[in-house]
Amino acid sequence: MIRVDREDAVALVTVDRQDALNALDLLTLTMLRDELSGLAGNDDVRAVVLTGAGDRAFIAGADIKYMSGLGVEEAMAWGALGHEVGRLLETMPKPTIAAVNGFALGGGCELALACDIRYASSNAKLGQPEVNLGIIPGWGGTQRLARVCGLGVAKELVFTGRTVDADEAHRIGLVNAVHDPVLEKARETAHVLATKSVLALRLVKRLANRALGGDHAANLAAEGEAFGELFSSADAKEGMTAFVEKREPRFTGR
Ligand code: DAK
Repeated sequence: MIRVDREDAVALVTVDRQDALNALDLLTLTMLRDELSGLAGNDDVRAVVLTGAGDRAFIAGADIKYMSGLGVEEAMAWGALGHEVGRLLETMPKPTIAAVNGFALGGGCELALACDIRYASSNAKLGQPEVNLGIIPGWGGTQRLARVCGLGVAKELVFTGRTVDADEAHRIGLVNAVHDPVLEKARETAHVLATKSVLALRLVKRLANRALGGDHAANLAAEGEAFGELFSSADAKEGMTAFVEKREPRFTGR
């Protein structure tokens, strides 16, 4: 099942299927999609943290027992549902943070990669072991691992199926930091982000998502346009005025 807990403007989403190390079957993945879709459109929520229940796993992947019975059409639908979840995490207009508290393998690593920021506990293990099952990553791993860690590192990990521990994950840029307890670190960052201007964060996420694709000049032009438009917002006035007046800003999202 999927649990959603609210701490002020921060939503904590927990995948809870501990008897399968939080592996995602059709019901759990569908519930996750539905919850994330609701949070994406909920203006009261300004940051989202994704984690796994218990202390052994974030998400040990797509449920292999479920996948082993799929035909071609069903596998395509399964891939599309995972992509939908990844795109929600990647594109919802607010920051998403993965608190990787143990195994993040296959689809688990892919959903962590779709988040804006990743933190790992020191017992975390991450990787794309699909090749060992005779399949390939199907929820974005062939693309996002290269975007986060570079193509050379990504090819080695995806081709060999080798998993990395938390320290190596940090060294290769797969996670932003290693911290115990990892949820504390993720919540702390989420609460900091929830104090920022939602307008500025929404724009900067949209622009950053373009950084590794499309036309560089067009992306810079989009940045310039967004930068200018923000000057019509109360939040920009408030942020700069607060600095001049040597006080903390109070952003209203307008
Ligand atoms: N699926 C189903 N059950 C899983 C699971 C998984 N991914 N991972 C663990 N479990 C279950 C185990 O079967 C076991 O259940 P019982 O047998 O007791 O009923 C329970 O969780 C505890 O696991 P272990 O007994 O194995 O625990 P250990 O500590 O010994 O080992 C482990 C932990 C994480 C090293 C091991 O469980 C493991 O290797 N798990 C599989 C990890 C893995 O390979 N993950 C990637 C899955 S493939 C696509 C769409 C999506 C995908 C690909 C293509 N298309 C549409 C193209 C995604 C693929 C994947 O995610």
